[in-house]
Amino acid sequence: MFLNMHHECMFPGRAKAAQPTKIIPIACRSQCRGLALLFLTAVLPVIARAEKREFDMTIEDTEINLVEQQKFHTFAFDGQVPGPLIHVKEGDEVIVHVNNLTTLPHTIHWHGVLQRGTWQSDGVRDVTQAAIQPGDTYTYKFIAEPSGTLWYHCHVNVNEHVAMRGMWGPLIIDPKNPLPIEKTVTKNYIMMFSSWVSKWADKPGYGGVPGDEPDYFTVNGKAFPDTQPLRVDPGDVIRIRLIGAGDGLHSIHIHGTVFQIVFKDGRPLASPVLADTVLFGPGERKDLIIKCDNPGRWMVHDHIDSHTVNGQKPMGGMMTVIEYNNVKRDDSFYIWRNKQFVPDFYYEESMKKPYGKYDAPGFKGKAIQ
Ligand SMILES: [Cu+2]
Repeated sequence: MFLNMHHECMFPGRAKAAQPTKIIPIACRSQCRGLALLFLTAVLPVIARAEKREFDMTIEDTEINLVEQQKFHTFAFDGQVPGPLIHVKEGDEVIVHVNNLTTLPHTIHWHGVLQRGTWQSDGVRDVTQAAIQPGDTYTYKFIAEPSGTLWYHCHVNVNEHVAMRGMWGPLIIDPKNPLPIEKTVTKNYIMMFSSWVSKWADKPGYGGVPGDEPDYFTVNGKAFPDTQPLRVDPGDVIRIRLIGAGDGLHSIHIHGTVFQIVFKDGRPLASPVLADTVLFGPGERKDLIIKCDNPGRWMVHDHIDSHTVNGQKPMGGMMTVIEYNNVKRDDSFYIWRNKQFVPDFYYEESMKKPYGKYDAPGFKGKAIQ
């Protein structure tokens, strides 16, 4: 039908001129053949490559302990903060069965997904669905579009569940047609930023109200020095996907480089911005690309300076270090000289694997019965 339609509709002017004799002009025939060929060689394979990706996910009551100082009750996807990485390709059909094992209602909103024809899977309590009650399972179905750095989070009492109970995880949708610069990337790092208010730490169901003062600040659910370095080699081209998962602003400064801000909210910017500091707010994503051509040990930190404390103590919170592998790490003053390196802290290893859903054991909390 699609191909037939082209004879009648794609070149209406020409088709009209030919109508009395029902002869299709040679120019039209060759253009139509060209279009048919394009459809068979370019469009069909893309359609054929879209896959069904089906996952199970739980929501669990857990507890995390930041820098061995402050415990927080979390409602955690698959028992971990952040939740598992979901990595798919643009156009894939995504199906997620969510089982709520906690004692409170929840949902999942797929932040950035267009949900064309599937608005009931948008995950907003009392607007697009009734909340998933304790013990119940709900199935979300949608097409993965648009591409880019997206994320998912609960959409029940977001002021508490998202802002301070860790109910979020990354959803990365690879484009069908990546930009040239994306093809040069050797490593992907995902960083989700969130702040925590000790006052409500052990009071699930409460908190996230005006006047709250956050006193712990995390990247992927850990506060410095419990974050992990980004270990790179000269020649690497790294993409850092920053996600504002909490309710704070962040102004991330990276030493020793001028990076390119290439994407905002998953969409490519018409003109990438060169910068050394990047501001993003709640819900927002910014993707940076760095060419690793300056060996050293380079600080990465929130320049909203009060976000670099643990409680009242400085040298904490939202900080990490880019460590070049060709630079020794044993200086006696170096705070991470004896660091036990845990790979995949930024899902950089999982991002190299085939499409799918990936848990990270380092993000697991302690189960609360
Ligand atoms: Cu929730």
